[in-house]
Amino acid sequence: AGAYDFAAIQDKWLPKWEELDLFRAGRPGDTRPRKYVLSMFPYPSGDLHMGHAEAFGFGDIAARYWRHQGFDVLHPIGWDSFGLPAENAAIKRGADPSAWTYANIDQQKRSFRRYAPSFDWSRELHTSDPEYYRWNQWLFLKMYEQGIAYRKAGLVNWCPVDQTVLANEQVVDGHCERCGAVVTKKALTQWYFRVTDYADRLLDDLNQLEGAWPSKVVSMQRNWIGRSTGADVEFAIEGRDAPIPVFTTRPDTLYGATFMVVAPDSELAAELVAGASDEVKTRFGDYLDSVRAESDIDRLSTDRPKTGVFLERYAINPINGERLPIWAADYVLADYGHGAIMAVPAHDQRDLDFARAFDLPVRVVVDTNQPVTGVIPVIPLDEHGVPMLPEDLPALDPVSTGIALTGEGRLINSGPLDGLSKSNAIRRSIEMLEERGLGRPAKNYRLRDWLISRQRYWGTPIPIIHCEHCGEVPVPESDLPVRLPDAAGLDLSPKGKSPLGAADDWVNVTCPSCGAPATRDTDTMDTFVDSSWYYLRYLNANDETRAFDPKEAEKWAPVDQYVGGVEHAILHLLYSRFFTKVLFDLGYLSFTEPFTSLLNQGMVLMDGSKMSKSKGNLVEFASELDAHGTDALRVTLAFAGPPEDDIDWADVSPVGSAKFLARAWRISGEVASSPDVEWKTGDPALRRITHRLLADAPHLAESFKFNVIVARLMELVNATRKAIDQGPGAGDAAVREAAEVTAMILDLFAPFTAEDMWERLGYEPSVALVPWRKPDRALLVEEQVTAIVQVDGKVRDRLEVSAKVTVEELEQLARASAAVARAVGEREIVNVIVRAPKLVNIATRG
Ligand code: ANZ
Ligand code: ZN
Repeated sequence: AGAYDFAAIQDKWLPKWEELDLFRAGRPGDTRPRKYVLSMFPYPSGDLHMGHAEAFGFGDIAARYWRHQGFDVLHPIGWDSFGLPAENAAIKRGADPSAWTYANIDQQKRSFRRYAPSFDWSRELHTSDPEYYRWNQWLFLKMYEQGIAYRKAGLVNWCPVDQTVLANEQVVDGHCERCGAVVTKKALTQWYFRVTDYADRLLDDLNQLEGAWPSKVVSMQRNWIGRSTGADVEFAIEGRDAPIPVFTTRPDTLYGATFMVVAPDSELAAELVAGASDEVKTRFGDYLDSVRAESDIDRLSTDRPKTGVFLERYAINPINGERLPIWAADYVLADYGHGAIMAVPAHDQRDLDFARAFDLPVRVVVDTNQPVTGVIPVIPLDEHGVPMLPEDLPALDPVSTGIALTGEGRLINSGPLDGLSKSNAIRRSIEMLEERGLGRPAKNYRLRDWLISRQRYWGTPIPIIHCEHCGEVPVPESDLPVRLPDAAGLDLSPKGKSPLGAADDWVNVTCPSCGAPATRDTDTMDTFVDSSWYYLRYLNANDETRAFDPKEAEKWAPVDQYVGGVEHAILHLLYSRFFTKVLFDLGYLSFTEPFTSLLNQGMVLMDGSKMSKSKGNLVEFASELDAHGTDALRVTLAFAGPPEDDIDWADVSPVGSAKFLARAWRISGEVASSPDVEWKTGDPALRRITHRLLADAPHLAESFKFNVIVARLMELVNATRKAIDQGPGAGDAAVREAAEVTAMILDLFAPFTAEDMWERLGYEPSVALVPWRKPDRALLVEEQVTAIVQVDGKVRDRLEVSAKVTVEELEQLARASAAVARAVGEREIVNVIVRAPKLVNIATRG
């Protein structure tokens, strides 16, 4: 029947599949239940790579699996095609970003065609198409109406190389996420989305995702939102009318506050220093210059020397009237809380470091040596590791030890709070402040509003017109899309202002509201806007009248299974969650979370490290496909280990996968019974293996244990081979049954081979649409064997036991046998020998 030739099989099936249009979802009249399976869409920079092969391979396993389970599966594909890389590549090559982008999309499409994921191509989208980005503009206008989109002036993260602003999320350890340059601050007026209004919901709804999303991603989102609770406390300032608030998580330590610190780059610092001496003004000015060059990460780091300037001003502690010197220091950030803190050096490490550096007073107000009921006291050990007695406990002396006392304890030196535990003192101090109108409970978030405007060309134009008379005027919906001007003739190189500003014909318009000459906003949107809602656009990708149809959303969304890299654990997932909540509030959606279940695939490595051209260890997707074929590549990726784990390409064997596929395929050509053979007549041993796989594969697939399913398929293929060569032979019904089940399950991993097997077994395409076979329960019961029980050498009982019975279980069963009990009688058992599962020998005396 010829040899297994993957290239011939691919060439044979690709056009047939296209003709059959197998994977179009939501056909009229389809009454199957629905599933939405989505892999994160690719960015079109060059050809697909091994990372894509993995992510789309796993997504396709899920899509194909649910189809076999009888679902109408929506599995769409599109391109995340706006963004800086296209623009930078275009600048380097002197080409149009659009031409570069769409050429790459074509290349990736050709590769996808060969890789054959079961996509519904009728819903293909590109975010850089005006048909797509007009809906970004529409969404922007909806958010503008709601006050969720707004413009404000402020210090923004600035990448001096890309010459554009960055969202906080795009600054990694103080460096630009894209080019690695050190990020600086720049004062600019920019567009923002008010994500902070959604902070509580974004945090609280994470509880719903627990267990369905990787726990690492859930906790990264939690930390990113970073809610902390405490109090705002008002401090009067000498020589200033209004008091200033500080945010503290430890209002219980108010009696321990010995100075105040303001952020040097805050308005408050500028105002306070205006009332200080010239000498202080100069010193402060120099300090501010140095602080401006630092990243937030550096500023918050605990292990760097403390710096600061005394402002010669004083605050009044509201709880005891003490006079506190005010300092400016970089470890306090301008845009967190109120940009000012009460410093409690005895109980906060950074305050202690600062106090020790500048010789400021330290007062202990929580005795951390005093145990608190309900809290397990941490008893310090001496240098021999022996717990210390109370009288030997170290003195509460942060000044000499340099270690702040941050633990549990009881309040001291704190007037009415004395004797209270930390948590009770927090509660009581807030009450006291509230009674006097000097404070209130408060929450703070690490999360900042999402800065969405970019000074670059290749993105969605912001649909706002600036008019001298009317201010910001939204572009009327009927004028959407605001198309990008032609790139030809524009200088795209980064220069700190948007290149769109130079497109005179495009910029200069008349005001939609008053008709006077006006100008378009020249910024474009962060491309994370595009990917925040694309999962909804797939539902009506070709509808020119709306972004998406809420009725279709009701049918398909949220996404049942999302697949993608952990590099999106914060940004993309947080923004999608935010958009979903906004659309819920606007009444377009009935759910509040976009992705019900999330799978983060690992990375494909080479010799333990990340692959890259510069390291010379790049495994090219295209050449792997040429060498081994789609199916072998996909099986290799699935078989390499749990999908969450990294795969080292040096440790896997696509050649081995190809051999396995050839073995499976050969069997389909040897089957010598007809499709209407009576299954029940087949060899029971082979049938048991087949039916156990049918029974186990669903829960294995649903818990992403794809590698285990492949291993079990290998076992089944081996058993089938043995049944043909050494068992009942190729005409046995069980051999056909095993081959059919192999083809059906192999479709998850190796669609070409599976389809060809299916045809060789006498069926019409496509195996992809074959309903999952029901396992025969009778074949699932464990194999039984007969165990013989002897008492003093005489057979006394025969027990039917599982072939997998343990030694302990078998001994218990033997002792429980009535026949054995009779034989033993009053005698004493002196020895029991168990040979599971076949024999128990009991020796007695007496
Ligand atoms: C007094 C105090 C005493 C504090 C103590 C802590 C321990 P999280 O948990 O991150 O929210 N803080 C407030 N605003 C700040 C700012 N703009 N820049 C730097 N630090 C700031 O931290 C809240 C705590 O960080 C606040 O509670 C405040 O110090 C400080 F034993 O107030 B605390
Ligand atoms: Zn106007």
